[in-house]
Amino acid sequence: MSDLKRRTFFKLGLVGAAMSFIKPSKAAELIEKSTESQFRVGRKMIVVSTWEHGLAANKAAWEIISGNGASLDAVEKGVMVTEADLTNRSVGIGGRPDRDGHVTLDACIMDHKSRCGAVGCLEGIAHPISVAREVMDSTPHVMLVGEGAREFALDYGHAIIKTPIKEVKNDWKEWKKENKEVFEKPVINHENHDTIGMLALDAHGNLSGACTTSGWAYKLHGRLGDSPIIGAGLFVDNEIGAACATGLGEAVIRIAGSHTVVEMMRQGHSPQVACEMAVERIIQKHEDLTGLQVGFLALDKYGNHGGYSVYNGFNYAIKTTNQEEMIDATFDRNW
Ligand code: SD4
Repeated sequence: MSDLKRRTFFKLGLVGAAMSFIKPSKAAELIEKSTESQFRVGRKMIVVSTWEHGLAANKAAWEIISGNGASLDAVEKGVMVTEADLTNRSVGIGGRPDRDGHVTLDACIMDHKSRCGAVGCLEGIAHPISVAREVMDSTPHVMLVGEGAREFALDYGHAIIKTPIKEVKNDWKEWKKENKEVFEKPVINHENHDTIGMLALDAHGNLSGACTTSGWAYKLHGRLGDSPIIGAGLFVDNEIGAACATGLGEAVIRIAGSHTVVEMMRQGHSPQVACEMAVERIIQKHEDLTGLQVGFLALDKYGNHGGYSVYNGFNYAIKTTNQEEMIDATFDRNW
């Protein structure tokens, strides 16, 4: 008997033991509920992704999922929509630069076989998520950064772009004038929050995830956040579930955020409760929570989802056969 089967068997045993104290009708209800959530094979196709831009990204992912395609292809194609959006200031081509004026892009991708790829501090390439996938598919490595990542992307023929785009460059020049000496900590809030993390479950019951960002606006050159780090910005375990993060990457890295969420699900918690537990850990580990927004999004093997953040304002997009909408995540506190 596999570990997982043994554990679920054990859980059923506990449910069964409790039944002797419960009225028959209630007992039947509980068994049904338990069977639903714990034992059904994942056949519910679903795509979830962070923030409002997730709606358009989910649509692209859904085209692949609904055509019986792989969740890995779906999450890549899905977040590419956001990377290509020139109006988005925290992902891809339209992203804001670091303090020195370089737009440095971070991304990672992970599939149902725990294969993964990542790029960090990548400059001048249109689709970092596809470079991350290329690292996964074509090299023995997991992560390439900086100039090496760029050379690799060029070798593999990835589309080049010139960044920052004009409007963003003008904003950066203004910012420079006002921040000559100091390194101001930008607030991750409603205006500066656009990393996309996407999780998908396909018709074959396979989970994959992708995460891509230009990171913290006006960061120090060379800074990496959580988004390209497997286990921090994204984690997938096909036996259990998947999770991704948005917000202040430094705080997410400190608790290996997405991995933590998946491990909470492994212990039997729902995606919602798992996200709450990871946020609670972030709160415990930081004395000063001023401006420290982090949101987690999780999806389990059965298609159940959940999201939770430190402050209000985090939302995520969901797409299933009969649902396409934004969901406001619950949160620990108000801004
Ligand atoms: C980072 N986590 O680079 C990213 C930024 C982000 O919503 O998610 N913003 O730290």
